[in-house]
Amino acid sequence: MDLLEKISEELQKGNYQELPKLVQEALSLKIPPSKILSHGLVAGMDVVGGKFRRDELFMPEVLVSAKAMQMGMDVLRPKLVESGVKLAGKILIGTVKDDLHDIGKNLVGMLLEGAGYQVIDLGIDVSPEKFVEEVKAKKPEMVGMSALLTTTMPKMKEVVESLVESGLRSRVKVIVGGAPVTEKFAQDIGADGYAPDAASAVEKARKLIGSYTGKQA
Ligand code: B12
Repeated sequence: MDLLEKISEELQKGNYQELPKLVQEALSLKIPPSKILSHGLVAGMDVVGGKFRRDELFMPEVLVSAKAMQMGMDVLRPKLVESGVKLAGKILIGTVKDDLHDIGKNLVGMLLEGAGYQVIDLGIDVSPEKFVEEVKAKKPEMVGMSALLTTTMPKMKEVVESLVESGLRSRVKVIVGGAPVTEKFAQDIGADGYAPDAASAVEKARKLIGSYTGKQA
């Protein structure tokens, strides 16, 4: 098995002790960082995401793989930056105002990062003003909002409206999710997409803003 396949396999097993070492080994063999990302880490996380969606893997296993991914990324990130690789796109995520649930949002963030996106996590209880401010400042390609309470879902609409009012709506795609959120709700509030789980969120992001290509910036 070649080294990149091994990286993918070990990531799927959640072997976070070995992953940084394997990534380091690949770098010392002069394998391009972009290839380590796409053929090793992203490839492995894609398998994990698919299995999670089909209920072949459960959340604790996904979280361990995501931890392995992040530890591998810690080694790879500086080299990716140095080599001027353009990541798949920048995505802002956050849980809407008055909502403190973040387990699902974090999982979505991890899988998006695993798919090669730069994820900026605004945390929980994020006001519409904060979303707008950060879209202005960070210029992401997409915003992802999470809500777990029926009482906080309407905040998503407020964020979309605030983006429209500030003239930023056409510059970003908006996706929404969280247990009570539905496709219909997403359409009703004027979002671009909805995904029922973290793996589908990656698919949706790929449809809306494209995927990692390994191209230079
Ligand atoms: C854990 C939990 C808590 C924890 C949260 C800890 C944390 N750090 O997140 C604590 C104890 C703090 C909590 C508090 C409360 N909770 Co609570 N909580 C839950 C619980 C049990 C699990 C939620 C969870 O983490 N699920 C696991 C994750 C992986 O799933 P997920 O969040 O749905 O995320 C997935 C998808 O939805 C999607 N997704 C999520 N976000 C996004 C974003 C995007 C962009 C996309 C594309 C996809 C996406 O992908 C994720 C991964 O696959 C649920 C019950 C349930 N089964 O859902 C109740 C639940 C959500 N809570 C509930 C309630 C009522 C409360 C409280 C009001 C309780 C109280 N009286 O104090 C408070 C509110 C606090 C607040 N202001 O937010 C209710 C909500 C009812 C409703 N429909 O409004 C639920 C449904 C329980 C119930 N049956 O009554 N809660």
